[in-house]
Amino acid sequence: MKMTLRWYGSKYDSVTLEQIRQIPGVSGVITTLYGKLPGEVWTRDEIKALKDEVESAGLKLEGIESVNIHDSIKIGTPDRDKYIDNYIETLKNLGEEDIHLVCYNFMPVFDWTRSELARLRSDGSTVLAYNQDVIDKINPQEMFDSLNANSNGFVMPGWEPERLAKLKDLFIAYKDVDDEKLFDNLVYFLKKIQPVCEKYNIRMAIHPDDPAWPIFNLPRIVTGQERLQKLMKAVDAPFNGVTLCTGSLGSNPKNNIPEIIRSLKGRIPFAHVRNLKYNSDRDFEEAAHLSSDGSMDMFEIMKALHDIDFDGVIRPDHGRMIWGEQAMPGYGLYDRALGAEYLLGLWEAINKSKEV
Ligand SMILES: [Mn+2]
Repeated sequence: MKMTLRWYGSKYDSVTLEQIRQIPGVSGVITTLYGKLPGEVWTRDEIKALKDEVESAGLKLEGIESVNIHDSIKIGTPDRDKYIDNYIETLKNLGEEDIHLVCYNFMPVFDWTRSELARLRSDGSTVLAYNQDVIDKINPQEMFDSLNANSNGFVMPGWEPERLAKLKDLFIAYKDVDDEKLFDNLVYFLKKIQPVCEKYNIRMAIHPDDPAWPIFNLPRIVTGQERLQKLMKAVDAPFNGVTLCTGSLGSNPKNNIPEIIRSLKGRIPFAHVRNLKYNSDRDFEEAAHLSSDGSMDMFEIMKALHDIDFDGVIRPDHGRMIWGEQAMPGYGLYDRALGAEYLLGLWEAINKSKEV
């Protein structure tokens, strides 16, 4: 298991590589070329510069999160092949720079969705939260404006202002895309990129939808065990894998995360591990990683990963904002560092308990 932290690059992140290097047991980062728009080719020079920067800080670049997918590919418009060719070129350039893990998602219009970026908890920390009643009362533009206004000046991942400036047009473009069509477009994309992934041993790790149900009448296809199995079987090759995100899958309390993990043996190259607290079936907030701070059993989750011989890349996911830190919501240093240590502690205990 390789413990990492997500890092957005020195131009965008308040957390430095030097700080990450001092978190015990964290050996690398998951990063991206944050300024790139979906559909653009990543050149070898750009990738090499990023990798050199990470390595010169004594860390390893363990994978990319994310190489985002252009809307034409998700919608299945006639120009999609041009964007798939660009994606293939990017994968080739990553492979030639010895990078073998790529996280992506196939959510229409929006990446992850929250109704609040800084809900105050009783201990004085703030967290990202989701309330279905709030979402039901606003339109997508209002949600975008509100998240943008509350992001502490940071650009939020997957919420590129350039792309979302045309929100109305995007919704129109997706109007005939239902679950089935979106799934077919994903399979089409995966089959096209399969040769380059296999040539360079690149593991593609799809991120589950967050939250794990449809919002704003947009289709959702990566929401739970059944859908994940369907996808694994549709393109049944190891390159086609999953980012096991406990917070996204766990947004639906009916998802049994340890069971999902066990059903995906060999297909989880990347794990995001965090905890959530459900306040009702329409409201949840992010919690500290510690089991007792939220609603999930983190020991059972780590044990399930251990049981399937998980040897991929893992990272603590969103953290709370604590100790007065100013950072991108969910991506401060302090609480994610606490989370990494806790997950490493669980892992060591599970390891040693199996040895005796
Ligand atoms: Mn995640």
